Amino acid sequence: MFLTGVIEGFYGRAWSAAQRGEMLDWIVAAEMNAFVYGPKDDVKVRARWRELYSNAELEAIGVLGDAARARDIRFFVAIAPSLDVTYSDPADLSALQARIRQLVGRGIVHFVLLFDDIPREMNQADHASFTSLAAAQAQFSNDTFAGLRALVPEAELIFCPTEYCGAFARPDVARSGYLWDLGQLLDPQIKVFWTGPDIVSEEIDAASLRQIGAILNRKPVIWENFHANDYDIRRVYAGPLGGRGDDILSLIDGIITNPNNEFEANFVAVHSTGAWARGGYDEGAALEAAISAWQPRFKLAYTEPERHVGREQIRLLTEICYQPFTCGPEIERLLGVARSLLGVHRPEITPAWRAGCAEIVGLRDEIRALFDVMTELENRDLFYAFHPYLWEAREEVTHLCSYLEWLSDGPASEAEFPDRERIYNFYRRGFTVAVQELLKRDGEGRYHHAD
Ligand code: GDL
Repeated sequence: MFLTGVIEGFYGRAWSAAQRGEMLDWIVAAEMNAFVYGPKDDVKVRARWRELYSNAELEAIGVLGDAARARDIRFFVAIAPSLDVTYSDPADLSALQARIRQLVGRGIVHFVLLFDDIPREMNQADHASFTSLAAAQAQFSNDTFAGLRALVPEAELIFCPTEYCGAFARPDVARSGYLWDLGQLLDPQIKVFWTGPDIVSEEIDAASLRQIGAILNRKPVIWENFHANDYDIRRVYAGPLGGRGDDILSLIDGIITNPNNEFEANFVAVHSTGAWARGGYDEGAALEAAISAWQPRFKLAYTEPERHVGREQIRLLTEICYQPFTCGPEIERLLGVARSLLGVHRPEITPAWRAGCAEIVGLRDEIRALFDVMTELENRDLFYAFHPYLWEAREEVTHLCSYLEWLSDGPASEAEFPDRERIYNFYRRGFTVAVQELLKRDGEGRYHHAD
């Protein structure tokens, strides 16, 4: 079965039970069919994988599984035994099987084994027992799968490899002993996750999928990190899925998206990923359809009759918080205008320059209005999902406009911009900024050693 859906598979604060329930409805609305429970925040998914769930924990997962089944959604539970497992130790295999038996006893039949983000080195005992990490993981997973299928013949298992993207393959995808070994040794009925050329892939093309499909001996299931934001505290992604053509649909065995930590920010991510998986995808049309379906969540508090944030404002929100590799098209255009206004050392203040300036001031006013109207949302989770990012957007664009206005007055050469609203060297400082400043990046974000 071609799997399409959502994995709660990120680092950081996990979603609540109520949010997971709501996510199941979003999955249905997006015509998808799977949900994977695998928050790195559930200590028993990773660090304490050997322990059984308590009755209360088991019940919470079981209730979610029931809710998924009631909606015809395949419900997977992830287990990551990978941080400290000894693959050759029968006690570790038994611990994993006991966990699986416990979950099967509560009606959960589909599982994911996660081997992502772990050391590539095996311990000494495993070195003595296996020729490679892939051989160790494959045998451990095959044994787990055989035990699971003995309990539940229709059970599915998905395997997340340690080399789960091109950038992690050693020395590269074509020559990765790890990936070739997996392809040969892992039970062909076990599905395998793949995130594309990178952890967060700007594009995933057909040639790369043909290659990995041939090596793994099966079509991969895309673990889609396009909308994940756990790696960058300054961004959230509310734009449509992009960078994946229709031509890859026949080369994969599904797509499961691992989106933003902020639950409410994920509506467009889920809706558009579902649209992509159905084929005939058009990014702009997918965004418009998602905005229509999303707008009812933007109800303003204390309004009778009900009022909502307007479509144009929601579109602006998505344009500001668009995709990992680009802002929305209109915001990109306006950034281009701003760049050209600032591009010349001493701009000649022509009518065209002033017109460009007016466009940026217009954007500032729209962002301020959006910021203000969002404070009135009845759904506070939706408000907080975007609040820090919109705050920052408003501050920066306001600052830019002050600068442009100052420039339009023709300041003397070398004059200093009188930024009275900020304490110098106070704003956005701190340890991480200090470390970032140690490594000077070029325009493409690459580092070079400067003499
Ligand atoms: C990862 C992690 C995932 C995380 C994502 C984005 C995989 C297979 N694993 O490395 O948990 O959310 O990157 O930071 O993607």
